Amino acid sequence: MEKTLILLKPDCVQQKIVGKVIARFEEAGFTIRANKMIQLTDDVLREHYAHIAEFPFYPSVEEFMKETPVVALVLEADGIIDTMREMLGVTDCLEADAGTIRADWGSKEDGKNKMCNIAHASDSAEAAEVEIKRFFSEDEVFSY
Ligand code: FUP
Repeated sequence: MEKTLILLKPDCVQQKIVGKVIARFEEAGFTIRANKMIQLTDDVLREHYAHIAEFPFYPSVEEFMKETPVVALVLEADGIIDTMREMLGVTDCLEADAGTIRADWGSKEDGKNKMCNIAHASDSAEAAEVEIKRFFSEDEVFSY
């Protein structure tokens, strides 16, 4: 079994589609192991987005990710990291395949289409391990 870390971003919260997105995860058979709402800070964002922190668009991402609290989840299923990234679609909502979460609900607005893309998902098992620890303590991740 594999776990992944999901952040439902401020555009998801603002559109009030948190429930719809989580419904897709449950319909896919994923098990919710942890869930909470978090207000992100500059420090945690700089850590989480270290791989883009030097890009010119980073300050906009930082501002956007603080617009509202985000909904963090740990989900589990066989092969979930790859399945989840397929369900989400590629970073750019204009290029995401039809039927993916980002194609259905992500921003199609010029300048926002790569940033307001509904959800973050871990991109590898190694990243998932680090990211789950970043947002959840051990006793917040349930094995029932
Ligand atoms: P993803 O793994 O699909 O979340 O995408 P990345 O890790 O490559 O990007 C991290 C964040 O930077 C994403 F939330 C979107 C944002 N981003 C931009 O705003 N502009 C870009 O050109 C690329 C990424």
